[in-house]
Amino acid sequence: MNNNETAVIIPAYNEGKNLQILVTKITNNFPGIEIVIVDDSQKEENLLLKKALANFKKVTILSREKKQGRGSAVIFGMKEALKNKKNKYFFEMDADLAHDPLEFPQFFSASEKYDMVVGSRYLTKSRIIKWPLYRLVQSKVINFLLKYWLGIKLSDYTNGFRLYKRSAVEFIVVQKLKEAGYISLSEIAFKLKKARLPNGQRKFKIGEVPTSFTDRTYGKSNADAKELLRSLVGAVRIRLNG
Ligand SMILES: Nc1nc2c(ncn2[C@@H]2O[C@H](COP(=O)(O)OP(=O)(O)OP(=O)(O)O)[C@@H](O)[C@H]2O)c(=O)[nH]1
Ligand SMILES: [Mg+2]
Repeated sequence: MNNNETAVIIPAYNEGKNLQILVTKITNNFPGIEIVIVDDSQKEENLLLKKALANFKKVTILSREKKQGRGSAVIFGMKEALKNKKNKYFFEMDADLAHDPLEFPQFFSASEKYDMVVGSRYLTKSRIIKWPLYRLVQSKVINFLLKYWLGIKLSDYTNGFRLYKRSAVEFIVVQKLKEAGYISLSEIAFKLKKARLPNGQRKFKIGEVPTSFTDRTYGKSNADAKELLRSLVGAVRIRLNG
C-alpha cells in the first residue's frame, strides 16, 4: 500500500457527523494517509468540526467559511496536499459516506496503468445503494449528455471518487479552470484528456474502476436545481472554451 505517499481531499459543507465516521474509517484502515478537508461551513460549524477531529494528527482542515462550490474546494485542497512532496497519489471523495475508503486498493492497482482513475457507478461490478429512482434516472441522463457533448470514454462523469497521480494534479492546479461546482469534475477530465506531449501523444491516461455508491444518511444534499442548471451551463462552456 502507498499510505505514506497519499493524500485524500474531501470537500465538505456541513458534514460534521459524516466526517467523524469517514475520517475514523480512513485512519483505522490506512494509517499514514494524509487527509485534507476543505470545509465551506460557517464559522461556528467549522469550529465544531475542528474540535471533533482535533485528535487526528494526519487531518488538515481548511476553512473557507463560505460556500464556494465542490470543484473549487477540491482544487484548493489539491494545492495544499501538493505541499507535501512525498505525496504521489491524490484521492478526492465526498464527505457524506457515499464513497467507501475500503475501495482505495482497487484504485491503487488501476493507477499502475492510469494517471486518473475514476470510480464509476455504471460498470458491471458497480453498486448503487439506496438511491431513489429519480436520482438514478437524472444521473444517467446527465452522463449520457456529457458523453455525447465532451466525448471522453467515461461511464461516470459525475461521481466525485477519483485517484490522481501527482503529475496530473500538478497539471490541474495550473489550469485556468472556469467551473467551481460539481461540473468541475467534467472540466478536469476534459483538460486531462486534451493535454498533449510535444510529440502529439496524450499526456494523461484515464481509466475507471467499479465502485459502490451509497445515498447519504446524515446531513443535507447540496444537489439542488440551481446546481443542476449551473452544471448544464458549465458543460456547454467547457467544450466551447476548450
Ligand atoms: N467545500 C465544499 N463542499 C461542497 C460544496 N458543495 C457540496 N460539497 C460537498 O461535496 C460533496 C458532494 O455533495 P452532496 O451534497 O453529497 O451532493 P450529491 O452527492 O450530489 O447529493 P446527495 O448525496 O444526494 O446529498 C459532499 O461532501 C458535500 O459536502 C461546496 O460548495 N463547498
Ligand atoms: Mg452525496
